[in-house]
Amino acid sequence: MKSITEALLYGIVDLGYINPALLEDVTARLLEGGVDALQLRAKGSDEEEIESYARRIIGLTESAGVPLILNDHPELVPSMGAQGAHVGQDDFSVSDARWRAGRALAGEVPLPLIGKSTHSVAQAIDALEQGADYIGFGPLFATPTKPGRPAIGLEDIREVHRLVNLPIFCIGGIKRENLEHVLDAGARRVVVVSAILQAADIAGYCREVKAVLLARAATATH
Ligand code: TZP
Ligand code: MG
Repeated sequence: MKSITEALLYGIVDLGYINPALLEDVTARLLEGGVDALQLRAKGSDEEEIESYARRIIGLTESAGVPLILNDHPELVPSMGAQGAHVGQDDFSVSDARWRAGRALAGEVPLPLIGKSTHSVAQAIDALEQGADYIGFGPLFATPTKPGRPAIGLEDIREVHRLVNLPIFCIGGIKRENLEHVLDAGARRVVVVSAILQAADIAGYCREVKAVLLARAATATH
């Protein structure tokens, strides 16, 4: 299983963008394109629906060795065999989410993974102190994927990387066209949702984004 600490491209299979009938196909294309972590996000779906979505893709993520992370539903992590859960600022605390996600996986350190959405440097520091395994940081740009959430811009990206020693995934309005700009501002890892899911060639789009991230990571460490 890939480690979140090595992940550069975090994909989200978001049922707000895809036809549910194509769930397996889209998941397979994201994995083929090289996403390093995959979140299942189905806002407005009930637990039963989310369970059925997760059941349909867990075999694919397992075979690819890519962690499957459930949005909002840490309690479903053990029964689904998922690797973690992602929670927002208004959801469970990290420790509560970890407790809910971790019951059946006790001892399987470091799983389950708990990720937290953050919208400021202060929230990112708080997530670090709460023991999150990684954070999302954004939205950098306003995005229809997260309506009503104001853009935070690029100014704090360097500062959050200086102060928060966790995998930080910049998120919100990131696409191939602005990726270099986001990386120039200090980002190293990204979540890309709508640009990938709306691409004509999902795997190809992922591969392009991943290649840019890999090239930057290589120059950053040498
Ligand atoms: N959290 C902050 S922005 C966002 C989430 C889930 C949506 C990112 O989606 P997109 O389509 O890549 O802007
Ligand atoms: Mg949430």
